[in-house]
Amino acid sequence: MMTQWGELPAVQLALPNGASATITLFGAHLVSWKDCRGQEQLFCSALSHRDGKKAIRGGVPVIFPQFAERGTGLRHGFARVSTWRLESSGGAGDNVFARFVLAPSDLATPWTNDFLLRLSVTLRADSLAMAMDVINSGDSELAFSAALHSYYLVDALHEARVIGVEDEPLAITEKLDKIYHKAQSSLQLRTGGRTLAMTQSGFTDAVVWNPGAADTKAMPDMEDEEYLRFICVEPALVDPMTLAPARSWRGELVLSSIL
Ligand code: TA6
Repeated sequence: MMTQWGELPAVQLALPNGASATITLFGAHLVSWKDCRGQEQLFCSALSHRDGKKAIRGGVPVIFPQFAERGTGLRHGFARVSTWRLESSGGAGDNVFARFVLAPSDLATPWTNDFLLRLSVTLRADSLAMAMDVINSGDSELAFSAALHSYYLVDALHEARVIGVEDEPLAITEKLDKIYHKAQSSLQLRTGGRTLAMTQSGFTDAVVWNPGAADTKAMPDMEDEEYLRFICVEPALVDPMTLAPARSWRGELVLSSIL
């Protein structure tokens, strides 16, 4: 069903067991995922733009075709600041989905390549899956990077642990911005006695980010203390990959909260 998130039109998925997800057309941005206990799993800043003028600070920004400042284009790409189209939605029982598309004709500024970008969000009784498809619909090679820049809510930064990126559970005590190349596909986030399982495929890397106190103070769209309430664990394809004409790539992320 269509709803509104701030000033932005959004799609809401909901299941009889209480699980729900909200995705704005701006950025095809998952801004909320509540599990079957009604527990919100994603962080979103109280100061986030909700009007489409700037990227949303929190949830799951879709990063394409550039990661961070690794290129000459927009920081983290144009996908997160473009308005996507709802292609289809449906499902039944404990399995509902919404699928969004972005093509060159949707962009404010033209890009060099023809492409089709699709984001599918599937809500199930005990999980949420995001699939990102990049299709080279042009007649020349398409080089891109991609990520699902997920902001997870934690009870308290210092007690949370990211499991699977290093030999030991990773504790974040100050600013951290680290790329784990060739990351393993199953990662976990432990916080406040609960565990979130994050399973990625297609993406080769995982990025773990928290801005720490000083960088947060300098961010206009985050409150000073908010860095204590999230960790970004991002399935990513940091080094650009190249697709031949008519070829496609898929990156997936499946989240399930372990009770
Ligand atoms: O993925 C980590 C990162 O690239 C960091 O360097 C950090 O700045 C973050 O993304 C957020 O970027 P943004 O453009 O949303 O401020």
